[in-house]
Amino acid sequence: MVVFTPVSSPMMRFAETFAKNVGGAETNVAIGLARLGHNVGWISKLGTDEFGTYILNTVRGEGIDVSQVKRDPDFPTGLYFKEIRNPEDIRVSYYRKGSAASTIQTNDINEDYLKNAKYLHVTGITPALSDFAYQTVIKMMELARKHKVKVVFDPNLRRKLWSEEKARTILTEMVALSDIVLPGIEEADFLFQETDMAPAADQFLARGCETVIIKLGEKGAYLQTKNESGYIEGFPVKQVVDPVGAGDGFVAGFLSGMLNDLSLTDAVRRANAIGAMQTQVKGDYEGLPDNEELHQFMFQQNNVDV
Ligand code: KDG
Repeated sequence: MVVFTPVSSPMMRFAETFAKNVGGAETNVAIGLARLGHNVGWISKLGTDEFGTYILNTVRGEGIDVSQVKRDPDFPTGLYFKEIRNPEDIRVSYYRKGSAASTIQTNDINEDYLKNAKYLHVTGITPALSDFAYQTVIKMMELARKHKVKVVFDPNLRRKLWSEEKARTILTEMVALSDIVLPGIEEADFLFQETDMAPAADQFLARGCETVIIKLGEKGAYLQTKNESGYIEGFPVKQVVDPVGAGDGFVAGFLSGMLNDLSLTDAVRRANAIGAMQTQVKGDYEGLPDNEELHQFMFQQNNVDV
């Protein structure tokens, strides 16, 4: 999506000028990984409007393969407005009903492209966009499993996009098609009515996932697999400027750790670092670091470097 943020006043109703940027959980993760030097492709649909061109250029400019992005002249590119009243009170307004992305269909997916990936990253936002988008994301997860591509799932519950009942049913279905799940603690609670870490993680593992990492914001994260479990401490953050995208930064950090063959614990430590860094800069992905910035941050903060 294109994201507009009020500039002249933090409140939308008084703002006369807006900053224009790119937002979207999946593009945030893709950008985070590309900045760390990994090969990333983004699969989506955009309008043929100016906003679609702007997003395509931005994502391509970050070094991401956009060969699987389709453009559709009949539907507009999705938009959203982000009102940062203060870092604890962020309000979003979506303009994405009938967007090009919501019309993505199973026959937009190229199986040969997908099967060459190591990981498929999906979120629980896509199925909330339309029935077509729901069917497409499920098909992608099934294809990935068929080709032994690891499925990484961030539930990213967006209550504004669908009913609680539908969200719970579909997100639980997606958990069962995933290898690695990275929920926030509120999402674990929403899905399984469980706020204690180990029993919450057990619920995910019982549905067939191999790794669960529960994001705990500034406190870090809780990791559980069949063989290991534990908390991995977060990095101190002096002042949060904009928390949006921190969870995506976390996912990018974790996946980059996996791609670099780090241990699970070290990958989560990297994830914590990138999540913290992303909160220091305004924008959904702007604070995501390159390798040099990441290593400098980790070394300065904790004397650790992974
Ligand atoms: O995780 C950050 C995203 O929430 C943001 O970039 C916009 O994808 C978005 C959404 O649906 O809210």
